Amino acid sequence: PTNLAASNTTGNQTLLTWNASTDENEVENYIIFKNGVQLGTVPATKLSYIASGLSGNTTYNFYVKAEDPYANSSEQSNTVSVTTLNVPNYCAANSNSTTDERIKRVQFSNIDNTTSGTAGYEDFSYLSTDVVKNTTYDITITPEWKGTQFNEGYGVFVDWNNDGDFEDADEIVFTKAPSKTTPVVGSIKVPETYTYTGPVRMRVILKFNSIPSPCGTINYGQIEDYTLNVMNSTLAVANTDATTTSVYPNPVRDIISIQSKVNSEFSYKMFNTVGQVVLTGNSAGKKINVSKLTVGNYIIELTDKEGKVTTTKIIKQ
Ligand SMILES: [Ca+2]
Ligand SMILES: [Ca+2]
Ligand SMILES: [Ca+2]
Repeated sequence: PTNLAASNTTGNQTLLTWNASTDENEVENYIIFKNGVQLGTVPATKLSYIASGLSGNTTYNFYVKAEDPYANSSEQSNTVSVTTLNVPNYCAANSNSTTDERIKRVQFSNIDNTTSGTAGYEDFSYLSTDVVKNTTYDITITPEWKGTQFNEGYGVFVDWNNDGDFEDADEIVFTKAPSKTTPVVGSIKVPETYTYTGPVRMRVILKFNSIPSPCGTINYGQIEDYTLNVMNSTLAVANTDATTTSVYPNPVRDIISIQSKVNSEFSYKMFNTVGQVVLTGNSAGKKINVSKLTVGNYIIELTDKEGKVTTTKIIKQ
């Protein structure tokens, strides 16, 4: 196997993908190794594996081997090093039964997740979407009934300040009293009151006959967790007065220039969309070379000599 890569990394899992390998006896299985120890096996038709149960803020090395029907194994693939995110531990939420009703589909910004799982709690925190402060997004939740349509209540919770709970102001982002409505549509405004930017947890709950709380076990219904990447409003970028710092061009191919009336150097950090730091340093001459980054969305955080921080979403071409 070649081109082993990791993506969608969260606090406890990562998605491994690789290119197929060839074998004179054909490949039967791929074997996945974590830190040199066999972790799992998938059939040859599958070129991906979710390594779950990882610890947060920890670095792991993964490689994959192919195995033919005679248990001859190939050379190992390239090794990928993955550092899990430092995600808070959230209160447990579960359901005793999903037999009669569960969440079939959640649509929010770029998340569109249709599921048929019967677990009371489904962890989709590896699915994420960018959201911008002071912007309103629709959320659409489609219930699934296995027989009779029951009255379902809904709650959506977001840990905007990333402190591990859903108890701060504006963190109950949507509720709906029990009904047979399908799909259920609401709108969620990303508050500007919190300074935090980066990945946050969103929890969606469908509960039979009442409005749910974010924690604990319900009798009937389902819980699904997701990740939102909160970004500052890009409106600040257009404003180039003496107090602001901005970057251009955006989208950028090679060199980011910093525009600022504050004549000082900046330290910078660039994050990918799951909040991992991909580039850090000090800007020499207010220029940052980003030519080595892969194409995609990033967040750049600039800190000037006075400690003032400016955060901007950047598109790398
Ligand atoms: Ca579901
Ligand atoms: Ca919170
Ligand atoms: Ca709190």
